Amino acid sequence: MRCRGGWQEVTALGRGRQAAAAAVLVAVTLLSGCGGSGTGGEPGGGSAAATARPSMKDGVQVFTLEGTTELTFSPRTLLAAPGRIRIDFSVPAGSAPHNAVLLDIAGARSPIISAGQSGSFAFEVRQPGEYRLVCTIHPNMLGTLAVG
Ligand SMILES: [Cu+2]
Repeated sequence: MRCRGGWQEVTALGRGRQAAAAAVLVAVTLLSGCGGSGTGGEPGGGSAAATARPSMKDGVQVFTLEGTTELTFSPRTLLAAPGRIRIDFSVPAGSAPHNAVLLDIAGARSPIISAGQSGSFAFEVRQPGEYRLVCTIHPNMLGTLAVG
């Protein structure tokens, strides 16, 4: 186990849910000892194409996301709990380039990824809600990060 530095603290406030945000903040602080495997296991479903739950790695919720040749995200919806999130984003050979951008979370975005390449980005979300995921190259390429 190894601590990763450089976490970007992103606090999505607004929507007037300060009390909930404060409660989440406490939980995040308790887990931030770096190393504990943290949040209890989600009864992970299978590999449904439309939605996905993360795997936990050192207290970080890790998603594998692909930008497809059909100009979609697969999976389309990422289901997370408040806390640290990493997205491993890849684009298959033969595809147009894509990026993955969470519009409502400052700094939560990949660079443009070319066919056959991949890239990871990490951030933290404390506020439950639905966050829009887009590819800025293909405006109809939409997904959701649902935090709850
Ligand atoms: Cu795209």
